Formats: sequence, C-alpha cells, structure tokens
Amino acid sequence: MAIRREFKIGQILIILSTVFLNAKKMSEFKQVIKKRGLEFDNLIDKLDNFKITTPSWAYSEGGTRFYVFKDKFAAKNLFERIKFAGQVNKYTGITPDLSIHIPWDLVDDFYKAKEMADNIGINITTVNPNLFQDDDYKLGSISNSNKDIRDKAVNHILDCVEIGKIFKAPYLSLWFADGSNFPGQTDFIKRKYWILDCLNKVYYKMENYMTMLIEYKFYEPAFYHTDIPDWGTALLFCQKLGNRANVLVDLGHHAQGTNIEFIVANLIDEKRLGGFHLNSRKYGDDDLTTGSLNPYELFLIFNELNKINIKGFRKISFMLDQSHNLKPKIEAMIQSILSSQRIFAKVLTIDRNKLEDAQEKGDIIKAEECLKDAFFTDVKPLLYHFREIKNLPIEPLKAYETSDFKKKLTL
Ligand code: PSV
Ligand code: MN
Repeated sequence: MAIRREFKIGQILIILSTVFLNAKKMSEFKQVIKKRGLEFDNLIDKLDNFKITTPSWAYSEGGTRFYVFKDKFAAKNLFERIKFAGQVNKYTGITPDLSIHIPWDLVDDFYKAKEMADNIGINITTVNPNLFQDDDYKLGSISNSNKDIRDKAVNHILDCVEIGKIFKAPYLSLWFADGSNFPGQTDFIKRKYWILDCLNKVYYKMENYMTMLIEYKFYEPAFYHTDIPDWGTALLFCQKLGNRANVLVDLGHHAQGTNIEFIVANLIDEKRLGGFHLNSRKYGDDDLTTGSLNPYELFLIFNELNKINIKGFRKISFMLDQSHNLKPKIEAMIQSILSSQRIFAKVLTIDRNKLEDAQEKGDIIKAEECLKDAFFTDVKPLLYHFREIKNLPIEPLKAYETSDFKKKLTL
C-alpha cells in the first residue's frame, strides 16, 4: 500500500513540475517575442497556415540505384499510402494533402481511392506524371526528336490531368529527366521548342483551378546537359506558358553551395514560386529527412517567405520529396514534417523591424544576429500551444510510436 501511494505521489510531482516548467518556458517565450515586437496570437495564426503535402512514394519501399532493401512494413499501393498519410496527418495535424505519382499510384478505380481519402480526411492535391521509366524516353520525353514519343508523353500528362480532375487537384507537378549524356548528341534549342509546344498542349487542357508546377534539376539521370536544369530555364517556360505555371524548387536539385534562398527570393518577387520539394542532402539529390543535415539553410529559405502576404502564402505548395532506404516510412515522414514546422516557427520569431533597420544602416553584425537569435530560439512553447489548441499530441512522433496503428503494422 505504502509503495503504491509513494508511486502515485511521485507521478503527481513529475506532472506538476512538468506543468510548472512548461508554464515557465511559455512565459519566457512570450517575453522574448514581445521584445522582438511580435504578437503571440499572430504567430499562432501564421503557423496555422503552414501545411505540408506528403508524397505517396515516400510511404513505399525506397532504395538507391544499387539496391532496394525489402521493407515489409512499407505501403504497397495507393490505398495503403492514403492510410499512411492519414496517420501522419492524425499526429501532426498539418498534412491533409497527398501528392501522387502515376503510374506508381495507378488503381482500377480512382473514385474508390477518393472515397477512402475523403473518409480519412486526406485530399489528393497533386498529380505527378512519370516520364522517366519507359524505354521510349531513352532520348527524351517531351524533348524527344521523335514526334510520336513526344505525343505519347503529352498524352500521359493529359491522363494525369484527367486523374487530377477526379480529385479536383490544384497541382500538376512536372519533372523531366530529359537531357543528353554526350556533347554533340542533340540540339539544345530544337528541344526547347519541342518542350514548349508539348507544355502548351497540356497547359490549355488544364482546368482553371489547376497550376502547372515545373521542377528543375541540374543533372541526373542526364550527365552532360539537362533540358530544365535551373530556376532560370524553368521560369522562362512558365513565363511563356502563362500565370498558371510556376516554378517548383526541390532543395536537392542544386549544385553544392548554391544559394537557394536567393533563388526563392527572386521567384517570390516574380510571383512565380509555385512550391517546394522539401528534403535534405549532403552530396547530390539525396532525398533525406528534411532538416537532418542543414537546418540553417532551410531557415534562411523560409525566411524569404516572410515577405509574402497570407493570400500569396497559401498558394505556395509545400511538398516533401523524400525517399528512404533505411528509415521506417511513417516515422521518417513525421520527422520531416516536425523539422519543417519547427524551422518555420523559428522564422516567425525574427525581429523584422530590427532586421530591416540593421540592413538599411549597413549594420551587418546586428542583421545577422537577428537571424541567429531567431534560429536559436526555443519554439517548443509555441508548438506545444499550437498542438494543444488543435487537440493534437504535444509530441507527435512519440505518440505515433506508441500507437495501435504502429503496433498492428509491425506485428
Ligand atoms: C526527381 O529527382 C524528383 O525530385 C522529382 O520530383 C520526381 O518526380 C521525384 O524525384 C520522384 O522520384
Ligand atoms: Mn522532387
């Protein structure tokens, strides 16, 4: 009896001290942001607008070009991927949208998939055609010198537009592996016009609620030239197509050392930032968990978003693009979501007025310190409060790890 009572008292003391500690941290956080001229409720509102789309393929078995390790717990089809996405949204509360890849997510009945997604609270908002896994595309898809192959590629993209209509998906996300491996192999400019012609055919078939996202990547699988290698080329195509074509920035698609925040700032200014593929990398297009290697880089990228008004902000598609051959899929996804949200929250704590003032006065030290202060701010009190008012678990990853879903999945 005595042991039991002591145990209970011990537990109560732990709970009380946690409550006290959290309250103390919250009051410190509020003081800090007040000093920076920010309002707590405002930060909560901004946080509430930050939603992330998860990619169906990250719930599936992933690998490298060397080997795909078996993962018996990974999702095997669109229905299972929708279920996984539902779990990630259940615990994080900010991922109601799913991006699908065709044919990887082909099913007999997309209406059935929609019904299931609706019931789970998941919206399929993005459709990605696959133009890189077909022998016909060896020398290019929409940039191929063979018109029949270009037509085939266009028809596949148009099929994806039709699939998008079933879900009322606002985004058609395009990435082309097209390029060449050897000097002299092909004519760059002829290809440019073929691409434009094909994209135009698609653009005019899209519903007016749809936006075409054009993703660039500087190399791989092509090693000599890539047809849409950078943001400038992607932007040119978007400008030629119309204002429902915008550039998609995948964080892993740049040469080492590229200043991605500069690119993002310019795309925002040109009103052509369509969205992101968030991930992390050390060497190439590594598709690792977001924020795992370079959180400060992500912070500086998100910092540029601060200048957009809410209406503009909502139009930007924040997607993840990750593929793990080692980590369990749902946990890896929750990890990326939480890292992105944490870094976004840190950006919200920047003293903008002080920063602008320092920039105007040429006070480099003060300007940089504004960013550093925000980056090192502990935003847990803000995130905990946000989750509390949204009826979400305070620690989503821990909550998922002890969930029945995970237990059943890994039985
Ligand atoms: C290409 O490397 C890419 O980033 C594109 O977004 C693809 O659609 C995606 O990866 C899926 O593999
Ligand atoms: Mn991508």
